[in-house]
Amino acid sequence: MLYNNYTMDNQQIATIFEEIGQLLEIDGANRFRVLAYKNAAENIRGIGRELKTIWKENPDELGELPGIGQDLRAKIEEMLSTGSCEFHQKLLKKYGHGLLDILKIRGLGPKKVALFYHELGVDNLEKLKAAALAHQLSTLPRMGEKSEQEILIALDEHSKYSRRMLLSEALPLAEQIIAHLKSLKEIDQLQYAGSLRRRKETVGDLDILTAPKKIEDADKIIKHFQAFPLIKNIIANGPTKCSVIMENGVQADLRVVEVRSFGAALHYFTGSKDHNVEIRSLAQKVNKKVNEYGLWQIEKDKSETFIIGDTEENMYKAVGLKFIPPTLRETRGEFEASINDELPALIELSDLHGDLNVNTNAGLGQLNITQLCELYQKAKFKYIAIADQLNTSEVPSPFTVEKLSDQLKEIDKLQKQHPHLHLLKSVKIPVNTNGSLDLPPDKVLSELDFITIKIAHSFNLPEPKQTARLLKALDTHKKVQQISCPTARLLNQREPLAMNIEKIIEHCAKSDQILEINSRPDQLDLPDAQIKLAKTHRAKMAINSDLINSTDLDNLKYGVWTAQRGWAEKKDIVNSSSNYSSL
Ligand code: DGT
Ligand code: CA
Ligand code: CA
Repeated sequence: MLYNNYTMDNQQIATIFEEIGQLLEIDGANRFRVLAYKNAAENIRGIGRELKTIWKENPDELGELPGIGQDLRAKIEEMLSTGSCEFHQKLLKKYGHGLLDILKIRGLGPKKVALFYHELGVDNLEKLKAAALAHQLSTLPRMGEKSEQEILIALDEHSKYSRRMLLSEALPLAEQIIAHLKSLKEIDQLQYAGSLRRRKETVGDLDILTAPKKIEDADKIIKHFQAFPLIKNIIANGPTKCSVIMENGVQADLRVVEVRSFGAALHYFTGSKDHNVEIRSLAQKVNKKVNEYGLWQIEKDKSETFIIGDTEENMYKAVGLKFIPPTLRETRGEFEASINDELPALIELSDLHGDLNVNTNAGLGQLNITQLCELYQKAKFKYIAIADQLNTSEVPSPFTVEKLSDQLKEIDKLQKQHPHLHLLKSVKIPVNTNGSLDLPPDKVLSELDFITIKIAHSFNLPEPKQTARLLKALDTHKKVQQISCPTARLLNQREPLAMNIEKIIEHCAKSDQILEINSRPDQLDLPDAQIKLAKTHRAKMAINSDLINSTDLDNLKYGVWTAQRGWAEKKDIVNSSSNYSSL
């Protein structure tokens, strides 16, 4: 059967290949077989075109993709047509999801997971924790007390965060559910709400909202929702609502409302909760009531008359407010701004004309500079900064000063062939623990347009030291003009640095240095609240991709959404300028 509405996207197919590779490695499979799956996953992430499109237009092209032979092509077609992969399911049956959960723990790869599994029977997170606490792990080969301690710390962090998915995981899943429901002719309105619509960096569960043309058809819609193929369990089921758990453990709530209430319900279920509380009290002051069914006039005799509820725009208008975009609904001053007509004109993806942090295959990236030029020209960008991470005494990288020097010559050569995309010469230098920088020699340094710094190790320094470290690095040289990933957080994995970020922001504002908003979905760093702080201080920010492969260009939307959540406007974001020389 063909499930065209919710056939998998490249990320999902890549994840399944990656999991097969990991499970095969744990299974002790031949190294080349494991590599074939891992490479396929990597390649699929870098294709830049959706496999489902290729499959529809010219299926034979699937077999011509790099690293995709007969067998993998068949599996891709199986996933595109059925939404799952039998071989993957078979491996999961043998080992269970538990081993994949363990693989998500920072610092644990298939070799160690296989060791724990075969030696101690550890096949889920609970058993891993128990084995670590009983000091069984440290007795195994190539393990010690220190690595056992680190596993306990990583487990702790993981349990703190593991219930929330990344925005980039939530979005395609919600879009698939929407596509599944959309095929019903009974439906009039349909949208996802909740933290996903507010573009929060992590999402707890999915909230889907729909209004059928006739409310009597609610049960038909609920039945169809329950037939969505990725559902594992139905946990609540009523005439107008239904909650389910997906195969990957994610909860999705569906609510069916009347067309006249759709805007009110969309507003209510978009939240945030605090925003809802505030709009209610504002409405009360003018003798109105807001709930998920609409806006009501409270009459003198306390009876209630329905005013409106069909759209959010009408709701806001009826309580005397300018429309507040979902990304601002976090009670960070949006009501005051709305009343005073001072809402920000939020930055949009189409405003970006440059990208100030791009990796090449001389460093951690996968594309060479020619390929980068083609990619960014096609996307109509005007300039990019080539910024591979330099090898330093404290953080090794394959990208040495010699390679940087060669790269600068190559950029000069390629710049001539690509007159419409300006190539800025940068490099990312990890800040040493004491705040010093391993700068390249003057001859190389003088050719660089600017230096980007980042914290890439020594994440756990105490607050005063961490702050002093970064301030010192920022002052090292006048070419230091950008901080990448200023808080160094990794969503679900690493807390932001203990650091006085306001001091860093103030310093950057004074010295015209740029704070990056890194768009990688597990970083989104600066975070939204700090973006708002930086805006208040009039510090410069850049929304960068930190691109590794071509599909990463699509991540810029996450950076833009995070910037919107931080109230950023065009004037706050330097790479919205169409001219690199005015940065
Ligand atoms: P999440 O799922 O944790 O990422 O965050 P949300 O914001 O999606 O929260 P969720 O799914 O619990 O509820 C969706 C929206 O429904 C929430 O943003 C606001 C609204 N809501 C839920 N519970 C309440 C409540 O007790 N009071 C009010 N005023 N609104 C609520
Ligand atoms: Ca939610
Ligand atoms: Ca919910």
